[in-house]
Amino acid sequence: MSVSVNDRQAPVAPGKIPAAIFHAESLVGESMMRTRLVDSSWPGGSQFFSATLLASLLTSSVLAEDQRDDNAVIFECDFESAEWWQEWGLNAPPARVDAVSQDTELGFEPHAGRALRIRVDEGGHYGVSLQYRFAERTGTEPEEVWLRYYLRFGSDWTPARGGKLPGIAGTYGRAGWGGRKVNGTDGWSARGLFRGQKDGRTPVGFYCYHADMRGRYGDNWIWDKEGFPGLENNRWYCVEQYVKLNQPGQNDGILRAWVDGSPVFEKTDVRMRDIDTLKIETVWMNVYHGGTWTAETDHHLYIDDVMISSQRMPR
Ligand SMILES: [Ca+2]
Repeated sequence: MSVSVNDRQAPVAPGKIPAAIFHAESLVGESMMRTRLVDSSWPGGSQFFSATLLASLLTSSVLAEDQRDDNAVIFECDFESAEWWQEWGLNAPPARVDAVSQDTELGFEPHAGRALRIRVDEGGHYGVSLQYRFAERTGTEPEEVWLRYYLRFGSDWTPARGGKLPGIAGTYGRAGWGGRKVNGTDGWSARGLFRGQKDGRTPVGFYCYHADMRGRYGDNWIWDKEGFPGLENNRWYCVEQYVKLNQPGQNDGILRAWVDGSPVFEKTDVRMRDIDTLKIETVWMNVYHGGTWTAETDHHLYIDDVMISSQRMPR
């Protein structure tokens, strides 16, 4: 099957493991060693044994929250395969896109091996447009889903104006993108967006076509919870997005986003649909500069470790 299996069991990189785990693991290691050394002949042995038990319990409870549930993984792509594009149902690699493991000219450093490098040409809009269509791949369409991916803007990422980033959608080719306003029965979408870079940061958010939209174009809902300032160039971020569709006609749809594990956006009164046949059709890995405007210069960004899941997954 074309779904690649990422065998990097999280947590993997030291920087990503909560301090409590390191603390617990060091306690376990130290205590076990000392327990072995002193055995039962040393008066302090039983105390160390207690510490070992305590630390083991602590470790197992912390790790349990961080372990991934493989049953919840719907799709993942780490771009390590030479034919990574086949995992997205394509017969040939898309234009302007390469899987790279080094790219020092643009300040690249790997997140985990190869990453997808995406170029927006000077004077152009695209980008890339990859789709994971649930009905084709799984035979069914969900009503809630998590999308997680790692994102890095290259050193030449200097957009003066905004555009689109990966997200989740149900346009069904009818409505919900490109000024095709939705009415609750034809489509919806919650792609990501970026705005023009300011003070070295690129604001990001949801670009949402929903049944309560007023204008022709989708609403811009910037991720700015707790003062989140946007993304810097030349560093990796873990981006997580969650969509739960509303009950038809109700204002109870949910959009959430996290960056590096911190919540940066929540909206719980979204009306994406008025009929239950509108579902989550696709994860749309879209990068697009514009609007009608185009890129002022070549811009590059990198994406790695895309995961679509039915539960929120550990980073
Ligand atoms: Ca990779």
